[in-house]
Amino acid sequence: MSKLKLAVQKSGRLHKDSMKLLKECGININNGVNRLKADADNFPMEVFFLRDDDIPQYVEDGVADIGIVGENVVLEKQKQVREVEQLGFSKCRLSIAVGKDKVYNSSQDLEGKRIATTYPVIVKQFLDKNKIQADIHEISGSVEIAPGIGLADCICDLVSSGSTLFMNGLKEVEIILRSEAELISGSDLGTEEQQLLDKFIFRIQSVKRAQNTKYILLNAPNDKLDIICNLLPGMKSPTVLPLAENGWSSIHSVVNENEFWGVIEKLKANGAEGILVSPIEKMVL
Ligand code: PRT
Ligand code: ZN
Repeated sequence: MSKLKLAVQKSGRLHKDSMKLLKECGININNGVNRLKADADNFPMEVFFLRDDDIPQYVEDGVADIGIVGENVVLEKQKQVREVEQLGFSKCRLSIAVGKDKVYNSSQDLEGKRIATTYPVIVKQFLDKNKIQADIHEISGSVEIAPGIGLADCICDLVSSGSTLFMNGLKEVEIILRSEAELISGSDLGTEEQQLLDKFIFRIQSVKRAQNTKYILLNAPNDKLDIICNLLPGMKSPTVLPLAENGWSSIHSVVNENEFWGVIEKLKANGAEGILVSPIEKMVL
């Protein structure tokens, strides 16, 4: 029987959340320390542990069927891979930064400047799109020190909290890409591998949906049931059960994390009491 070969980062910012996602998808990986590959014991999957920069190439070559990698790396490497599913972790932005005292009004201020970056392909696309002529200095790391040592006028690098820029006397002036971890696949998987990938995506989507949703239980007077049920449409419709006390019911439903507080306020205003909210582990539709 075929196995789905998944490439994940060996160590670094993507590793922990990639392994957590597998766990939440019910896939057990027994990863011995320093191993390069490991098998799942309850899903036909084999996991390769690699440098993140190499993952798009391995997936293009078919050495791995799928991979988990930052969108920034996928766009920079320009390999023949499909972007299958956004995973919602390792969020960051690829930004232009200049010295904190420099004036910057628009991307046109980059004209004729020297930009140090580890993302020459994405920066070139950005410059071309905005019809800007500038020198790209590709360097392999510690980009943030380039302006300070006179190597470049500005940089283009990944930013999350912004503290690295701040500590190096730089300010973020232009976001050229917003990135997060994503699942990629080869463009031509075999039938069995594609079926396994579809199962894996189904599990990922159930996990992601659950992360955005809460389970809610509350008590409501029967004369307010209609209004309250309308506020809580649930997956199909809410569950309504009679309470031992006459004239009251218990309502069970789900509520979207983003609308959560607004809905709670309306429920209370309509007489709901004893509202309990708990996380959902998986949500299968
Ligand atoms: O060894 P390997 O090649 O596998 O790993 P790596 O060192 O190349 O990558 P790693 O682990 O640093 O990052 C992997 C991926 O995490 C990146 O490709 C991004 O998709 C994502 N990611 C998210 C980040 C950041 N946030 C991030 N802040 N990658 C790097 N950074 C760096 C950034 O380059 C800068 O040096 O963190 C610094 C800025 O952070 P703040 O918080 O100070 O703004
Ligand atoms: Zn890397």
